[in-house]
Amino acid sequence: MYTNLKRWGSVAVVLEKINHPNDIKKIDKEEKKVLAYEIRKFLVEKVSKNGGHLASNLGVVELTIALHSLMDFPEDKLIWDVGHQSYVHKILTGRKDRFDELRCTDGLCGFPKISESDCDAFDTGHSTTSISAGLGIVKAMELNKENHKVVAVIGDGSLTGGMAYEAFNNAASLKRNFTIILNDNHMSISRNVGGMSKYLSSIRTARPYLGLKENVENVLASIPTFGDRLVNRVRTTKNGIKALFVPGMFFEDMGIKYFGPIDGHDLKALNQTLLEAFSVEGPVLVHVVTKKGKGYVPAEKQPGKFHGVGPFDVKTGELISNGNGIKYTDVFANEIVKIARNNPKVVAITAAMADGTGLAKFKREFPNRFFDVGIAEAHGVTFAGGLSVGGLIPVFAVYSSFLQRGFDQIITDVALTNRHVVFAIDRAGIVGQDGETHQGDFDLSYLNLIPNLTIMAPRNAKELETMLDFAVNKVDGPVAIRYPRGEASKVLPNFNSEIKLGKAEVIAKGADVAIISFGNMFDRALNVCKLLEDEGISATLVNARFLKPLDEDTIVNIGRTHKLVVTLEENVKTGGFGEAVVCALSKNQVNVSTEVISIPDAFVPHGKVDELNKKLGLDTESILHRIMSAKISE
Ligand SMILES: Cc1ncc(C[n+]2csc(CCOP(=O)(O)OP(=O)(O)O)c2C)c(N)n1
Repeated sequence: MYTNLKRWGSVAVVLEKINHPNDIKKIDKEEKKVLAYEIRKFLVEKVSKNGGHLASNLGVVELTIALHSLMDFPEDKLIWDVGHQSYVHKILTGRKDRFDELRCTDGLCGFPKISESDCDAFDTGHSTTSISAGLGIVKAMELNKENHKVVAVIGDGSLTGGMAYEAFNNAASLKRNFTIILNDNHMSISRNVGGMSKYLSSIRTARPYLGLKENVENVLASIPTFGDRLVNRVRTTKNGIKALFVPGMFFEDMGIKYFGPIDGHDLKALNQTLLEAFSVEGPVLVHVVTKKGKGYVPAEKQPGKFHGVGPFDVKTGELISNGNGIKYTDVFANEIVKIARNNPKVVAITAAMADGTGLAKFKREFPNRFFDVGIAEAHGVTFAGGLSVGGLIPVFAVYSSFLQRGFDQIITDVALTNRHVVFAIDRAGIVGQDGETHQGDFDLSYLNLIPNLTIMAPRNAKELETMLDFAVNKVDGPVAIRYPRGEASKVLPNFNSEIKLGKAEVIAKGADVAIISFGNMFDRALNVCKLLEDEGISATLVNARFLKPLDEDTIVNIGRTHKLVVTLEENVKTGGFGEAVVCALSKNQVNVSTEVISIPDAFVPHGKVDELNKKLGLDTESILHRIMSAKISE
């Protein structure tokens, strides 16, 4: 199933020589080609076990080898945008022996991490930060009178993010070298979108015309008397022929020297161009064209599937299934299509995550009502505000951690004027192997302070459906529904009562302890109740449904009739659901013991979701233990 890899033996002869940063400098030109093959084989085998970002890494093997051959680590600084494509860099900086534990609890991180290695220049995870970070590092070196190379590698997908242009704008006046590598594989996670993507593809396809440019100039120059003047005219007409013939004009006009496009799998071309680029005094962009998934047929054929992939069979490329249950994402995807069939005002927005959010299904059925804005969450929110002003009902499906990018826009461009925009917030709570930057553990805190916003969370698949319908058809104003990654709970699927604004659902009535569960904590709450019963403790169980408006009546009533109120949520403590409950009790002078069980106020590293929940005290046993040892005030 591998392409171009016939020479592979079972022993990685060259890769074995790479054990420390800069070891690559001892390897000659011919060996580097073998090394590229061996790295690809290594990546496919390792990622097939625990999953990870395969296709993007296969695409940057030669680029990373070329950069490492010319840079000195850790003194030189290499910043990987998003950072999902940093595996080859990790291999070349002495971390290959840790790949069996890639993305596992306490194992190697799937993204660059300064705390993991001093060869990682900047922690990344969210897109489009590399140019800003790199520029900051260059400026710091200038002030510190240090002189090392600084390189930012950014993909064409990440170039759809607005921060890149803020950084270009800022970098233009730079007087020292700052090399930006544009790794152009025409793909974001799925096919890239937008004007810049079109522009880049016009550069790629313009190559054959470069010869034509010389011909045109020769013909013009041969015209007696006026020829030279015509050539000059052609050369200086920015919006005319130059635009057709000068690749990278957009960057050049901004003051950023442009090199390329070059074949990102040709080590010789990479070496020559990088050497030239490093000698420029000022900002320079090297446009490198690569193939996502290069060298492994299944990934070349389906780069989107192998962008971030679970464990798979190396021979066939088939995923090794991890559960057959329906995922929350699929529940959302099916339901929003049904809702849109009955309500023509419904339109859907994604920020480059059509597959991840399930909106690909919506796109297939309603291509004109679907918008992929690129990796531009902040723009996506304001765009939704505009669609709403135009009388539509936008549903923005977005991962919790990426919506952080649109915080100001939710406040100012949506909530302030009470726009009816629905935020379908996927990957809320513990997300797992992608680590700190991807956990969805802050959304309740940053959303709860926004006036006018309704905030809900379903306890199972059925409730997600009814909440979506409620958000689209019954609420007039901004609404957020948060749901987690992974399989949807099927517990008590037919037990859902009607959704009423700001009303919690009391599932069971007891006398001693009251457990108020928010969203996906419900199954654990139910299990805890059963275990408490075994201990002779009778528990009330409440499915909160709403953080905003909060069901204060139910909370106060429960507080007055129980000895202990326990809240459960997958969100950090500060500003979360539990604090809102404690606040409501105190505001109403209810003196009852409380236990707020939530994610501690700290960044949550990578690992399996179950293992992380256990570590954080959010699994059934830990919750039970916490309740049993809680101090109850008389
Ligand atoms: C702010 C933000 N939104 C969304 C994502 C999810 N995401 C990760 S990689 C990626 C596509 C990146 O495409 P590109 O920069 O071209 O890199 P490639 O994988 O093609 O090499 C997206 C959308 C993210 N990491 N950060």
